[in-house]
Amino acid sequence: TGNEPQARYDVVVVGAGFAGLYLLHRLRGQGLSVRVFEQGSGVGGTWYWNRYPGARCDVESMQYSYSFSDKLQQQWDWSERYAPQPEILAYANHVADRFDLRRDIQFDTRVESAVFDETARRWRVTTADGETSSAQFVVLATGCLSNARMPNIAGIADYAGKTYHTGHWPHEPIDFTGQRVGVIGTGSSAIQSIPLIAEQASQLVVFQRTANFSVPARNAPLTPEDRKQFRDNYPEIRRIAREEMRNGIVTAPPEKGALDEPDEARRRNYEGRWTRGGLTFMAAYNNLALEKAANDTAADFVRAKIAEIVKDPVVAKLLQPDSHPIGSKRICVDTDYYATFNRDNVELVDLRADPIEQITRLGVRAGDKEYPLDAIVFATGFDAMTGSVAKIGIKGRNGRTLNAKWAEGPRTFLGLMSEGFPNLFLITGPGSPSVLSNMIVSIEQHVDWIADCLADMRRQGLDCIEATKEAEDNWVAHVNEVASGTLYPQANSWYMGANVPGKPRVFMPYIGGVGVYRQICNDVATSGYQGFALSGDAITKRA
Ligand code: NA7
Repeated sequence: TGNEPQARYDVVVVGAGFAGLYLLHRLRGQGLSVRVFEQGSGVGGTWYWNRYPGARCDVESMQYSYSFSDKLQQQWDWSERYAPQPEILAYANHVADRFDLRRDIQFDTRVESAVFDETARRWRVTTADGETSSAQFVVLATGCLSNARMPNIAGIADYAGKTYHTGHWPHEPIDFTGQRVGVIGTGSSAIQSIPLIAEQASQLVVFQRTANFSVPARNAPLTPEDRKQFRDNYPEIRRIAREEMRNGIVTAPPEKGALDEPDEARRRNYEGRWTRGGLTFMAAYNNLALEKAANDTAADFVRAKIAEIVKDPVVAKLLQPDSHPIGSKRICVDTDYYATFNRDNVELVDLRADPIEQITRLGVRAGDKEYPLDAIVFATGFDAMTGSVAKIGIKGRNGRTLNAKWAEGPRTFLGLMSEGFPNLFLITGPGSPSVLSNMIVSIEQHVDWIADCLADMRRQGLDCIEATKEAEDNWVAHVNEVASGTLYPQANSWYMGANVPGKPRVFMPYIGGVGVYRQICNDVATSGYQGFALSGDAITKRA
């Protein structure tokens, strides 16, 4: 055709974040030829793009790290309880070098399309520079929070000042000293960056649409003894994270419900967790995600804390979330977020009372007031879980596009594959625990499952795997059913696609827990891949 693919690979991987890096390492290790295409100029994915001030992981570093190499986990020194973004990025770079991964990664290369050729039973992958390659398998390691979303506010193009998005932050350091800065949004990214921007800016205006629950991080340096505690027990800690924890983060599992305790004992429990800091606040009781009355006790506790910290009662009231159960949007983990509103140079604008009308040449107009600003920071989040996949033109069997198939919400079997798209895998895709978990735990599980599956197929002379419609329908129903038994669907969250106008409202991640999920995936594999149709040249010829 004159348009023959220029290169042939066993596997093309899209994305060189934590998923893509480990996948490359595993697949290459079993003798497959692998090419990774990465849009950025470096590895790290989310941690490459999210460079805003204060960016950190909300999972503790000793747990938010790879477990596949014991040497690596014994040797890498995390400096703080929650590593800052530059350190996580340095870790990703270290892994890329240590395992000699870069030679198979092509940077600055965006994958534009992937089209399945039914005759050749291979994918044709085209990158933005027009190059095509042929791959037997494609794996989308494109990340769940990787497609930064700018809101549709009139006038952005007219604004004379500087604009930034937290999820797409410039590489050079930004100094807000002496500037009037506006931050739009009050999700995790805003909550992490606001205290630091407030220290630099002459004036900071925070535009809040929905108040969010946040608990203190209590970040601190890690001592050699802290690290040793983990290192000496890593095999067991990692096993518990994988098999026994719902979210892949080791903590004592709650045994009681919130209402099974007298008020005073409950208050002490919350107080202790507030003092220790971190996401495990939500592990105080076993029914916080399930029963509104139980959830209210935790929400009330945090609301009372906000009222204690924030001196101006009007501001405190605005900062107290009242529109969703605590935890039904990912709870934020902060350093001095609420206290920042006690500063003289910080102002909170309530967009529920005064919505943003437009962005003007000078700044933001909300209600009938115009706020002149030198810079606007959009902390407005992501087209989560499906956004980065949707940007790739993916065409499966019968010319059907993945976007058409997913028009009413993503459909997968186990979050790993979608029927009609043979040999196309997703890492931490919708329908898997992904964003409800410690991402690295989920990533390693998906990568291992896929790598083992490809090895099994090769051994058996099979070259094609595809989810069956029946298995997928059952799985989608199961994912919905489990979610509907919880309080999660009550929030307008990005879990529900609710932050993107027009996006279907479907609870995307699987809420059954990483341990249960892993067991299901393992059972599927050991049963000979029930729910998947497998075929190979030899078998097709016989049929
Ligand atoms: P999030 O959590 O999606 O937060 C986005 C914030 O931006 C949220 O407060 C939104 O308010 C607000 N937003 C979005 N669009 C607008 C418009 N048009 N006007 C005003 N405010 C708006 O993104 P993050 O980056 O903070 O965090 C994402 C995840 O990364 C986080 O959960 C962690 O897991 C890490 P809304 O709530 O929609 O009213």
